[in-house]
Amino acid sequence: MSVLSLSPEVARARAQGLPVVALESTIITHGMPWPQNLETARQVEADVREAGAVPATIAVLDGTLYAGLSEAQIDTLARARRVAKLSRADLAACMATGGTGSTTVAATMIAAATAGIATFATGGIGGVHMGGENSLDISADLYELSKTPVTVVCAGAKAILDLPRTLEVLETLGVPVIAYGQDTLPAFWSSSSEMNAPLRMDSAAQIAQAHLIRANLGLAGGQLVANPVPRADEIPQSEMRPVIAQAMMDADELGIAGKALTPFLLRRIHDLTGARALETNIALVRNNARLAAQIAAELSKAG
Ligand code: PSU
Ligand code: MN
Repeated sequence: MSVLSLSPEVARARAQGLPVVALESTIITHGMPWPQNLETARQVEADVREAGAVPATIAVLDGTLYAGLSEAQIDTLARARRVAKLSRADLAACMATGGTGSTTVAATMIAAATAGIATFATGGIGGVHMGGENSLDISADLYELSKTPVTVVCAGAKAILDLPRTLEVLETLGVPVIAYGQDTLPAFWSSSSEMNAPLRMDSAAQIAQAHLIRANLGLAGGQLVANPVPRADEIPQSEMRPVIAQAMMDADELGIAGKALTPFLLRRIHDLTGARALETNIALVRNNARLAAQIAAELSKAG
């Protein structure tokens, strides 16, 4: 039984050892509003291609897990309502019941590893939510990074999260957190935070080397690359702080928790900033796609 369906383009690239970048789909269904979700999904694929790699957007459609979607499939997903948000726990159940679901960072990593794709670009990973010490709302993305050998390029954990505790969990799990080209950890909408990143690298080649060395050492799990949003597109932390606080108060008042929390906060923050945060979100995903393509190219050269 084949558990994963590769698009013809992705299958060809894999067979020839060409660079491939996995892309997630929760950002399409739960992370951005229509029509920016569709525009961004298309644009990010174009960015990956322009940087010399093949994009593989991952999702479950009518029970089939795909790596590489056609334009029509991306369009369907972007327009769909009430799509399941799939993580490690619910991926197989969605496939077994013929459902349709978008993949989070965790589920996308699982699919990418199954397809032999080592590099993946997203916006921001999940992490420890504010108040997580009581709610225990800690994203399965963190555990996935400790298990599945994929290098994930993000713009930091989303700044709606408890960043110091998120870093602590990643350290406990033995996940390398690598800031790209700077010492401080980027904070999604902001290119920098007060926190220093545990590791720093300045080239895609170094990141690819570290990925290969980890594999040779038999170390389970992937790497997290935190790529700062370009300065021209960032919103400084001082401006984001009150907006995030307001969105969190709203979530609290409405009793929103669990899987619905991250999508709610992102939507609220996009609204509160008059879509400025959305523009920044789009810019950082595109920036991550370009770096991921460079890393994939280095891995392909080394392989
Ligand atoms: N990056 C974005 N927007 C998003 C996400 C990432 O720019 O919506 C998604 C990813 O799929 C990530 C998920 O896995 O948010 C985290 O959800 P949670 O906090 O419920 O684990
Ligand atoms: Mn959660």
